Amino acid sequence: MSITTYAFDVYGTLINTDGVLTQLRSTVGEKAAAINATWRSKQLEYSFRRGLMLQYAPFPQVTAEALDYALALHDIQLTDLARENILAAYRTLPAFPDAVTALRRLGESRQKIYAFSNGPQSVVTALLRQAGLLLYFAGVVSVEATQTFKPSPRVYQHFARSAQTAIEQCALVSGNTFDVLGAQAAGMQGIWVRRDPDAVFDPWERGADRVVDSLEAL
Ligand code: 2OP
Repeated sequence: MSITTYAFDVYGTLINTDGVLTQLRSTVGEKAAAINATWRSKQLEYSFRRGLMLQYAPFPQVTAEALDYALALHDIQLTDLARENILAAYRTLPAFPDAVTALRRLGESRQKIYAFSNGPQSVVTALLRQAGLLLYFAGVVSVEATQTFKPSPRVYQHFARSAQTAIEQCALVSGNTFDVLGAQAAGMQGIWVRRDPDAVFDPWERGADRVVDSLEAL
């Protein structure tokens, strides 16, 4: 069936989570890159664990707990103010440079495009607004209403219902392979944005339906 509706993942696809590195470097110095890598992987791990445990917590809480883990692992103690400044930087992350051009071009076509994220509706809306991307979307869909996280099939089903589109006519666009495989398992088409040519797709039984090296290639 032809694709009529696109769901764009937010963190790591439209929004560059490395944008927080500047704030991290000014606070923790040369450990910033290592702490950021631990932070991002723990943030996602916590969302997977909470989904499986049926212990949903809002993504900003998952993000803050993952930051605290990363700081403790790297033996960094911060003042509350320094920690809050880092979390504030997470709320003002920049768009990837290719996002605006891609969304503008897609907007000229007849397809409907949505932002689709683990983040709560209000947080993702504010993040996309400050990044200058909100105006390109028909809407923002959050997993919040499902009280679980990607890659649960329930969140992709929730997206299709929210977009009033048959799930087979929806495509997920994401830089995160767990998201692409989750969407495909739920019946959506999966488009993997592989910005890093050295990135590896999970060697599961099914690859991405489509691979692009940037959002503009869409
Ligand atoms: C999202 O925005 C965490 O990238 C993931 O849903």
